[in-house]
Amino acid sequence: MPVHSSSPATVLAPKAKTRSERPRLYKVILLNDDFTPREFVVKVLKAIFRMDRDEAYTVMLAAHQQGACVVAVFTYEIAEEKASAATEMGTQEGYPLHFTTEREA
Ligand code: TYC
Repeated sequence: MPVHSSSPATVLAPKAKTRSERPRLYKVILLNDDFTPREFVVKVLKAIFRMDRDEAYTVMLAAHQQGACVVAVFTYEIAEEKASAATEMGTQEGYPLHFTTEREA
């Protein structure tokens, strides 16, 4: 058999559907609540989203004043991971702090 031909058994079936090269993006959203201390929210934003203090404070304040704020945008798995990890940090301290995800339009 010529070196470059593949035997029928190794030929892969075409995928049913291939996504374009541009992955769907998901927003991570910070929700306000009446109990989590401001400084704790800032700490979580710094730890999970690698923000500096000024950026974290601005995002925290936006959620506090408007009810919610987009923190950042990621591919699906990263967005879910970060939202869960950030929510879990609050849960560990007994705070109702909550992050959700939402697919971008
Ligand atoms: N509203 C909270 C307070 O006054 C602070 C806070 C800000 C909590 C943003 C959650 O997403 C949040 N202590």
